[in-house]
Formats: sequence, C-alpha cells, structure tokens
Amino acid sequence: MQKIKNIAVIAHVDHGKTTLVDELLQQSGTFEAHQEVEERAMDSDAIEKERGITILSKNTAINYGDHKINIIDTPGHADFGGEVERVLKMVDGVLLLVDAQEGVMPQTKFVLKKAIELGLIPVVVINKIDKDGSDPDRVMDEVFDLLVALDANEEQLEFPVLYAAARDGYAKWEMEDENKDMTPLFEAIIEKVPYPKGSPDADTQAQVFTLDSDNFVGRIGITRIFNGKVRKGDEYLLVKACGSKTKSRISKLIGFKGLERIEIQEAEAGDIVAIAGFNDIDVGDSVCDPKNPVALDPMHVEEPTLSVIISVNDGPLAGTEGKHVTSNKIKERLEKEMETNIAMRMEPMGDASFKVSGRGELQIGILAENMRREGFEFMLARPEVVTREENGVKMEPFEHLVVDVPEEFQGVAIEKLGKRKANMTSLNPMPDGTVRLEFEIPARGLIGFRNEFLTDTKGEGIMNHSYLEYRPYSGTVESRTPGALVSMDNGEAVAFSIFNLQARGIMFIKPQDKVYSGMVIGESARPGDLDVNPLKGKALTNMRTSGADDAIKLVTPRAITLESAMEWIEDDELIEITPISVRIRKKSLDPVVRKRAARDKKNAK
Ligand SMILES: Nc1nc2c(ncn2[C@@H]2O[C@H](COP(=O)(O)OP(=O)(O)OP(=O)(O)O)[C@@H](O)[C@H]2O)c(=O)[nH]1
Ligand SMILES: [Mg+2]
Repeated sequence: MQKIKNIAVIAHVDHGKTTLVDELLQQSGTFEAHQEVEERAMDSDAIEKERGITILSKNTAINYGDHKINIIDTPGHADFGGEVERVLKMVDGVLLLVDAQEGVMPQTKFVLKKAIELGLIPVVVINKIDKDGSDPDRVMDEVFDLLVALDANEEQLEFPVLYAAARDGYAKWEMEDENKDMTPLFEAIIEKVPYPKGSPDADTQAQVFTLDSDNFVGRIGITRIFNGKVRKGDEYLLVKACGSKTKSRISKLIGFKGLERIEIQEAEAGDIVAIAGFNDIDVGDSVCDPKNPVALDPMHVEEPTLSVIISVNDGPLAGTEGKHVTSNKIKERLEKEMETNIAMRMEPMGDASFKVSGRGELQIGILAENMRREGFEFMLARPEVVTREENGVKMEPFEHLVVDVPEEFQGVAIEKLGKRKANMTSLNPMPDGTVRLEFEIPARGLIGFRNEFLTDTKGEGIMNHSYLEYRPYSGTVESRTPGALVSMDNGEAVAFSIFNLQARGIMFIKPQDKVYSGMVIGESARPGDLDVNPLKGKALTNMRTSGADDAIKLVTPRAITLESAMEWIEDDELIEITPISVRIRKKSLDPVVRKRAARDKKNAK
C-alpha cells in the first residue's frame, strides 16, 4: 500500500499559496528537467492568470521519498470560500499560510475556523519573511490568539510553525536557521500530517469534490477515496445527496502527477483520482460498492449571502453584439454553472430573468465575465443581500472587515463606515505608520463601498472582508449620493455635447459611442438624475475635419467595468453586458415613467 499524505493549502488572498505549491512541485523533482513551467502554474484558467488570483481549487500530486503527497491549492478570496470548505473534507491536514507582514486577515480566520471545526491540526507557515516590515513574532502571536479564540483543542494549539519565503524557495523551523530549500516543509508534511484513515480492503466509498471535463470522455469527477478501491472497468453505484442511485462502469481512471494527468488502472483508499463514466456525476456525490452502498455525508457549505437578478437584454441595442441572447440559452448556462459550483444557487423568476446567489460581488462578477467571454449578452441588476427569517426576526449577513489606512485617513474611514452601520471592534497602529481598523458590518453596507473608500484614501487604503454570520436586520444604510446623467436620445455621442456635459459630472462615454434614451452616460456632480442630450450641438461627428473642434479638450471618460458597475448602480438601474460592452442604463427607459416614479418616491418619504 502506498504511503499517502493529503493536504490543502489555505490562507487569506495573496498570502502565497499558489507560489508555495509551485515550489513544492519544483523541489520534489516532479517536473522533468526540460519541462518549461509557468509561474503560479496551478492558476491555469484565463481569468486566474489575468488577475493573478486563484478562483477554483485544484489538486496536484508530488512524490517525496517514498510518499505521495496530494496537494489541493485553494482560493483565498472570501467570495470563493465555498471552494475551501468542501476541499477541507477531502484532506487530512492543512498548510495555513500567513503573510509575515499583513498577519491574520479576515479570510485567515474563516478558513482556519473551518479547519479547526473539522479537527485538523494546521501546519502554520509564516510566509514572505523576506518582505520589508515583516514581523514573524507578532504574526505568530496573532495566529496563536486566533486559535484560542476559535476554541482549538490542546493538540491543535501545539501546531507546528515554519518560516518561509515561498517565492525564494525556502522554509525553515527557526528564524535563525539558514535559508536553504523546502526540505523542512516537506518533513513537516510527512511528520505532522496524519495518514489517511480507511482501509483498501473495505467496501468502496469515494466522494466527488470537483468536476472537470475531458475532451474524450466528457464529464469527470475528481474524488477522494475514503475506503476500498476503484478500478477501471468495474461497476459502481453513484449515490446523490437526494438519495437517487445510478449504476455505471468506470470508463477511465485518471491519476495526478505534477501538472499532468495519467491513465491508471486502479487506486485505493486515501488517494485522490478522477473518474469518468458517470454522465450525471456531481460535486458531493458518493461512489460506492453496489453490494454495500454506504453514502458519505453530502457536502454542506455556507449558504449564499448575496444575490443578483440576471435577465435578457431588452434594450434598443439588444442582440447587436452578443451571440447567445435568449432566455433559454442563459438558463442553460446558469444551470451548468450550478452543477459545479456548490456555493451558488439559481432560481428562475419568470419574465426571462433569474436570481443568482453567491458569496459576493466578485464571485457573481466572475460568472458574468465568463459568460460574456463565451458570447452571452444579458443584464444584471444591483446585488442584494440574501435575508432570512429566524424565529420571526428578519436577519441579514454580517461581515468582518479589516481596513488598513494611512493615519490621516483614519477619521474619514471611520465616519463613512459609521454611516454604513459598521461597528468598530479594534484600532491598532501598525509599525509602518498605517492604522488597522476592524469592524463588523452588514454585508449590505459594503455594497458599493470599495470605490468610495479608494477615493477617500487616495488609493492608499486596503480593505478585506469575509463572512461572519447572520444577525438581525440593521435598518437602512446609506447608498450612492451622486445622481446619474441619463441620455434622452438614441444615436452616436457627439464630441461637442460631451464637452459641454463635462461640467455636469464625470462622463462614462466618448465620442461615437452608441447611446440610447435611458442609458446612463455619466455620474452627475449633484444628487438626483439629470436627463441630458449627448447628441446635441454642432453635428460634427468627425473631429479631424472640423477646425473649431480641434480646440475641444475631452477628459478621459471613467471606464465602466463589470465590477465597477456592480458597485455603482442603484435599484432603478441595470448593467447591460455584452461580449464587447458594459453599459449602465435605467430600468425604465421611458423618461415620463421615470419622472413619475421619482415623484412617487419623494411623496412616500
Ligand atoms: N515577497 C514575497 N512575495 C511572495 C512570496 N510568496 C509569494 N509572493 C507573492 O505574492 C503574490 C501572491 O502570490 P500567490 O501565490 O498568487 O498567492 P495566493 O495565496 O495563491 O493568492 P490567491 O490564490 O488569489 O488567494 C505574488 O505576487 C507572489 O509573487 C514570498 O515568499 N515573498
Ligand atoms: Mg492562489
């Protein structure tokens, strides 16, 4: 029987997980000498590469001495916390990375809490000790205090600690030790992470934790084998969370080695393999012995806290830029997403619209970004928090928020967050002259806050948040103050009118951009919406032929991205998303209807 260790690498965003996995792959000799390997090799998806973040957890395997180590790299961003939750049940140990300068951050708490609840003993890696301003002792104390606060048991409190600079390829037991290589970390994994429980001779029990597809065999499930063996060609029973059972043969069995996948014949208890042959295999399903099927606990992860309505584009430019535009196509695509993404939910709402719920704006934004890249065209409404009713009380999600700001911005940050119903729990001056403020805040208060915060802190503030718990609803929170500049005509924007409108606010469009009546073309400098005409003036669309227009100086418009739009819009607005454009529009394109609604709202107050 092979000696196996299964670990997950967990941490707050950017603390160096994927870089550490790179080094473990390199230094275990898993790659061939000539193999060209990119930086952060595990971040294989296009959006992951572009943004330098991990979105989906991914597994790899390395050999170290006579051991096989299965490693799962997880995402650190709070929105993808569901990925971490499900992966933790598949491993017997975790490497908890903590940035030697930033220290314990909101997502460090979230992932460590989940690991502690599952009884795992973390191998703590204080990473980035090479950084200026790193303070490993302080960070070590923070980790210890956090474990105490999380009610860790005595064994867990005796966690092993290493000091590392993943990017430079070394880890060590003591700060005084020489900077050499990753050997101490390999040793820690072998010594401190328990061997998998379960027996290869028992009846087969395996569980799917990730889905993938293979060009030749279709859908494959990446599974952890808890008991028994799985063999290519043998028949197994797939048991779903709802209890339904289907028998099928494993048509292909795939093992992992570094970044490669290799066909294998058999695997046994303790290992992680991918299996093909079950058409409707899903995350959480159990693969069992047909003679004695004992299903594993289906995976429960924290429920979504944020939802958004996705609907068919019904604006005047609908269908001119996208390939998939119908409600059926959108529904199909969303259903497909829900199969692999257990932290998200989808509910058809009628009217060619769907309610999609997830952990946060980034998670929903990434789904939307993927869809537009695939050729979809659709609209998104303003994100809303998912409220619940508990014993007759309306509850809403709260988040733990940490902001690091230069001292001079401390006042404005506290004031603005106060208006958003945040409650300050601590204030600590940091060695680098910044102040670390911690808050508990309704998730609602965070929607649209990032932009404002960055402006208020001249781009120097850093904010991080992570889900805390549901608490009683905290009343109205303040939202966007500036109104919208709304186009009152259809056509192509004219430089001369944009020039004139610049005085009224910040423009979102440039000359020749297509606009329509009801489209938001800028942010007004004042509260309240303003209908404006971007087509008016000298009808000279070609600036080069017009001597007079040469004198026109246009300010660069504010770029509207999917995420900035999600932050910016109000309840009566929508984002129109196509493979080419992101536009903001009023829900109602008719100015008369809008005026009436505004009047009603005013009267109601
Ligand atoms: N100075 C320093 N930088 C490091 C070290 N390890 C990683 N980094 C840098 O930190 C950044 C984030 O590294 P990643 O490995 O992508 O971090 P991650 O934890 O996988 O991030 P997510 O998956 O998005 O949560 C990159 O720019 C790395 O080069 C280190 O030991 N020292
Ligand atoms: Mg990563």
